[in-house]
Amino acid sequence: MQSVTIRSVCPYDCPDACGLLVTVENGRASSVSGDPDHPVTRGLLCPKMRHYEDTVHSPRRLTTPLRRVGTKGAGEFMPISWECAIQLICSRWKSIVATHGAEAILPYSYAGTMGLVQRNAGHAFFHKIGASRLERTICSPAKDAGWKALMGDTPAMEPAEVAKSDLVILWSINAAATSIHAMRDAQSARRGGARLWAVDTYRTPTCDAVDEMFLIRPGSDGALALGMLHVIEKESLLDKEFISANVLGFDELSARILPDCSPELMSNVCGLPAETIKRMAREYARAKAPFIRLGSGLTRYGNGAMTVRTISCLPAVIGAWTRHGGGIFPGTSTGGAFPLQSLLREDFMSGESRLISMNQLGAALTELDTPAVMSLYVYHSNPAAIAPDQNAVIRGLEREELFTVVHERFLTDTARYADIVLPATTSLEHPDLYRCYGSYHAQRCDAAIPPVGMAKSNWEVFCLLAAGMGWNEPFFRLAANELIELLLVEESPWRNENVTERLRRGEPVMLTSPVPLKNNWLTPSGKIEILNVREGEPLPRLLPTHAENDGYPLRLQPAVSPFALNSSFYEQDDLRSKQTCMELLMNQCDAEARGLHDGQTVTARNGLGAVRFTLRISERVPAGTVVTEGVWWREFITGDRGVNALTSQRLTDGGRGSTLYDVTVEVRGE
Ligand SMILES: Nc1nc2c(c(=O)[nH]1)N[C@H]1C(S)=C(S)[C@@H](COP(=O)(O)OP(=O)(O)OC[C@H]3O[C@@H](n4cnc5c(=O)[nH]c(N)nc54)[C@H](O)[C@@H]3O)O[C@H]1N2
Ligand SMILES: Nc1nc2c(c(=O)[nH]1)N[C@H]1C(S)=C(S)[C@@H](COP(=O)(O)OP(=O)(O)OC[C@H]3O[C@@H](n4cnc5c(=O)[nH]c(N)nc54)[C@H](O)[C@@H]3O)O[C@H]1N2
Ligand code: SF4
Ligand SMILES: [Mo]
Repeated sequence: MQSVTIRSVCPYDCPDACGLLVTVENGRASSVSGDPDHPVTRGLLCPKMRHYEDTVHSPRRLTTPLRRVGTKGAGEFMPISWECAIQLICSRWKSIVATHGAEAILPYSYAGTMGLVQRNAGHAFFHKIGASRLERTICSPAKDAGWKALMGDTPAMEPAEVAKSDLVILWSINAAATSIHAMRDAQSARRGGARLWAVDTYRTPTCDAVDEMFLIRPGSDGALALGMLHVIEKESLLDKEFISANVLGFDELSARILPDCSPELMSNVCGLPAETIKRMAREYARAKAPFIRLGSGLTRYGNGAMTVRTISCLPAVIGAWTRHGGGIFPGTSTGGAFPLQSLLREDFMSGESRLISMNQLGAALTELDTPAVMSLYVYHSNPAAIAPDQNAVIRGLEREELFTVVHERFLTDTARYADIVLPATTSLEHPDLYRCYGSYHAQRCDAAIPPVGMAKSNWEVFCLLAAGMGWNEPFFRLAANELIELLLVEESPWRNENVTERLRRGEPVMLTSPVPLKNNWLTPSGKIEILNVREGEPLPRLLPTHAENDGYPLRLQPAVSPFALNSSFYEQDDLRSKQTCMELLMNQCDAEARGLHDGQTVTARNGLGAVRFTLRISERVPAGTVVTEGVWWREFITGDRGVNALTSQRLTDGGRGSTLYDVTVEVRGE
């Protein structure tokens, strides 16, 4: 048997973009391990990827194009050829463009693959046809908006500095599940003497591994940070020298927090005792080099951007930035290393078409009429499961006149509603270029195995569609490897020739920021702008969440599972069985107050929908909050709706992000 080991990269939406070593035997991936030479991975893969070969060669893989024969959603299809599929799509699109205009076509994609070429493969095609554009803001744009309001274009610090910190705060990040290498680094700092804290809404696996956890009410981190700022100011724990040289507007903030944000008042909002807020402030301010690793959970609320902005004031007022290991790390942004214009081809647009928020897909499919959306093309995303307000999304997908095409690896909830399903390659079957967003690394890789069945990559499909539309544009005849080369030949201050050559060879490389990562504030004033008059709210302040006035008594938190990634990985039976079933975690007192018992079926409902869960009584969740983990496929749940039937299409205060965690419900037995 011929066996070779090939370097590849994990394609999933995870900060680490791990280096993989794939063993290939007779054209099949037989095992996958972490690349010991990758500077972030260092040989360690998360549980999801340890058997990636079971995803790649899953019996559930789609292997041929399919055409719907049953009702929408029934999942009944017949196989057809690629020629037939492309012909059906292109002739339908030509007629939609002629009758309704090209904006009646809506692409929907997100982060099934993070590879720069395959992820962005559809932009040039949809720009040329003139389709509606999708605003891709489902994840955490409120984090960027909140950071920008305070820090401008200042880049993130080097996360490896955590090793020098003496107090590491994992703030709203379930690192044990979502950022295992950051968790490893935090634990190694702890072994070196640092204290480790977690600030969360329930006891996650991350909380099990820290010295102290602080559980607060969902959406109330702004209050905790304002309370801490109040104590730091009142008890003169400030770094006045740092503030006067580097910070704009601290006096204005003081004038606000001294009367309005005492720990006693903020305690009423976040639920921590005032004494605890005081102690956190003192220990934080007295630490030598406190390091905050800021996750994304707290950004998915109506006040998410303001929350990020408020927390990010903490290292500024105590001057943590000046010390090695001190600061706050929100995630890196290395877009400048590979400018994407040559891929996105905005020059193909003949005018600006309308922009539709991916968080409001339900409304776009059911309410828009100028023109109505007549065709939806979904690739590397599963909106029927992951998008907010599932009932509205499904009402839209059920519209008989909507022509839906889904390009997928599996028959997902979304694919079940398609008129045409196209089989997609996995990352082992196509080349791509990846950059981490939890560190400053990048790597490219080739295909490790041939396509499974008749699967094609995102880029190959758009080339076929361009030909089917009768376009002669040479761009759509390039191979994916040539697109990667277009990105690499473009000069960038982030990488020199040597780095680019190493990328070509498939090595993991470290990108170098063209500006210093610390103590170089890229704001209009050149200072950290606590006061920012360009913002609607010039100063950080307490903002309410959306759902607190919806009138339901329990906060619902749709959290992540360590054994899935959004709705991905449910095809692996072993991983799925580790999650048992779609559970709702509830505190004993809330269960008793409702006469509910462990293991029974319950229904959570609010004004948007009703969802059945198996009740798990758990001391991991505080009273008043209920939690469900994972985004389950419909075929594996008892009811006919997933958790997103309870989440809303409302947007965040900044960045137009999703508010997937800003939810209240009531729960009843059956
Ligand atoms: N295993 C696994 N890994 C993943 C994913 C997955 O689904 N599973 N998803 C991937 C994706 S797309 C992303 S964006 C990242 C996200 O990774 P993270 O940044 O870790 O974000 P979340 O897991 O959404 O939320 C982080 C933590 O915030 C908590 N939280 C929720 N609301 C609040 C709040 O108001 N205040 C505070 N303090 N905490 C709160 C949650 O309980 C959770 O423990 O993970 C990626 N990695
Ligand atoms: N309730 C709840 N909802 C959530 C979240 C949550 O934590 N809770 N998380 C939110 C967040 S942070 C995010 S980022 C979004 C993520 O939402 P999505 O980006 O839609 O993520 P996935 O659910 O992983 O679905 C990705 C799909 O892409 C497919 N795929 C993978 N590679 C390829 C490829 O190369 N080509 C094609 N054509 N398909 C491919 C996979 O099979 C999979 O079905 O979900 C959001 N929704
Ligand atoms: S930790 Fe993240 S990047 Fe690494 S293998 Fe797991 S999902 Fe992929
Ligand atoms: Mo995300």
